[in-house]
Amino acid sequence: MELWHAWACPYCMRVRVALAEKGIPYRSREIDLSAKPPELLGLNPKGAVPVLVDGPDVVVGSLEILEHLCKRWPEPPLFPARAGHDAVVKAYDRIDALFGPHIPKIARGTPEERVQALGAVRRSMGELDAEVPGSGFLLGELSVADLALASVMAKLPPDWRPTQLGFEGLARCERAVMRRPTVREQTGPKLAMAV
Ligand SMILES: N[C@@H](CCC(=O)N[C@@H](CS)C(=O)NCC(=O)O)C(=O)O
Repeated sequence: MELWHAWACPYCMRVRVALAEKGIPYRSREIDLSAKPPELLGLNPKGAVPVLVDGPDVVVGSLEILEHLCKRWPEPPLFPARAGHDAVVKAYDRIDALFGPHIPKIARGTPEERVQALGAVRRSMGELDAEVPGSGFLLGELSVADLALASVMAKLPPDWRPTQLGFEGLARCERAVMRRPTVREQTGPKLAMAV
């Protein structure tokens, strides 16, 4: 199995975390988004990552890949049965709708765009904050929605994380998910591979 990905891409991060949580071995096909290999365009003409190649299956898009992985490797579950599949997908999409559009502007926007994006992130956090259960996971147990949130947190400047901004509910979630070794490894700076 091969994963085409870019290290700093938040959609790729969550797929790498899921692979690590499940202990699934795979071949890493890391790319530079500014110099996409023709082989990637053959797999996904849009040139976006992540893309998973699992035997004859070419799976494009983070949610589709996470669903594919969880079907083939159900344990540990990342679509917890108690929450229900549809509720997990809804929470996953909500994280992307609330934060996704602002992330590129935080990273690469003009100073003005950055200020606007950070304001929008703050409003999004306020919206989610009251809903986080005491367990710290968005749906009570670890799910792909938490992996999506972790990848967003990883892209925020450290002083704009919920803990720093005083969003207590989301700060619980941040602590619960960011402390996982898989999340730290796959959303942090890239470490040199051991030889
Ligand atoms: N909805 C897609 C979004 C994937 C996406 O936007 N990936 C970005 C990198 S973070 C990408 O490959 N963009 C294409 C480009 O930069 O040319 C998913 O969930 O996988």
